[in-house]
Amino acid sequence: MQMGFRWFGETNDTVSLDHIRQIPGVTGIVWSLHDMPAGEEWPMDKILHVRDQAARAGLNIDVVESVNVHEDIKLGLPSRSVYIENYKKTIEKLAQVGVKVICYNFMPVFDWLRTDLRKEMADGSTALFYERSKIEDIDPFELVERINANSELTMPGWEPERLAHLTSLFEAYKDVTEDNLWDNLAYFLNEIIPVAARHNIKMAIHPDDPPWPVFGLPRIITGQANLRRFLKLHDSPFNGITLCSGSLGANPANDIIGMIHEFADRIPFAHIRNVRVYENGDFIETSHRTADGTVDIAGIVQAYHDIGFAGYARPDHGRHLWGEVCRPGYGLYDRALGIMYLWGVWDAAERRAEKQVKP
Ligand code: DNO
Repeated sequence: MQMGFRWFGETNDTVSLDHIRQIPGVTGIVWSLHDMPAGEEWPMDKILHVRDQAARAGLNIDVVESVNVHEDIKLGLPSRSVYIENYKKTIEKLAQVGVKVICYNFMPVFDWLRTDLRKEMADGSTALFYERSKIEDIDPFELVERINANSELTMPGWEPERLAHLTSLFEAYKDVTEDNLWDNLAYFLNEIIPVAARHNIKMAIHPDDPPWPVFGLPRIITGQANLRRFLKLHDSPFNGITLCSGSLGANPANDIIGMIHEFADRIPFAHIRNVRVYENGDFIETSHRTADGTVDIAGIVQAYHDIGFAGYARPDHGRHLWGEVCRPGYGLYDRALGIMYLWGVWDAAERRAEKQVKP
């Protein structure tokens, strides 16, 4: 298991490369060019700038998260061809600087979605929270109107400057079904996976978060059966998964350990984090420790050890602790604690395995 740490860039992150290099066992950053709009070809000078910064800190840039997919690709519009060509050129450039894995997602309109970015917990820390009733069964157009009418009311992804754009996106997706989305995904994979394969880059789709449809928008990367279907859409070792225990874990029916075993050779990248799911389906992000949430993180790390996982992993969202001012979910402290928990479980598994071979 190779441990990475997500880094949003020098002007975009409260955590520095000097902090990251001091976390035990972290060998690389998980990075992106966050100022690049989806669909555009990444400029080489910006890529090289990140490479040089990381190299100075002794960290690799093997994993990119994400190269975002333009909505026209997800919608299957004729204009997708331009954006797909740009995507291919970006893959080629990333290969030139030694990138090995590209994480991306295929969620319409929204990436991960929460209703509260700093929900206070009993111990005074804050964490990302999802309250079902705030999102589900709500007509998105009505929500746009309500937010327009009430400046106090806003949610991540629903900032006033995005609202007009959101309305037209909802309009564009009105008749897009899950089957359409599968077809558009298959088309995209058939275009880009051969390019990725030629350049020895593994593409790793991120599951939908939360793993169910929101605001009537289809979501398809939601669980084991759909991941199986996804891998068969384009059956290549370069078409893989970012197995995110937190996204999938928001649905307690998802058997993540089962997925690690079933998809073992198609997981180039693991996101490892815990959530606590409540009876009404709301969920909150917790520490990485198994006892603190609903997801068996210790069992998951053991499963990665059992399959001889040699891919990349990173701790995922953490809580905000000790008064830290940081991006929601992306503080230094809780993710560093998370890494130490993951290594603790991993090292214990290693020790047990050694004992079994040496009587
Ligand atoms: C959340 C992340 C996601 C992920 C994208 C990949 O913190 O795991 O935003 O980066 O879905 O495209």
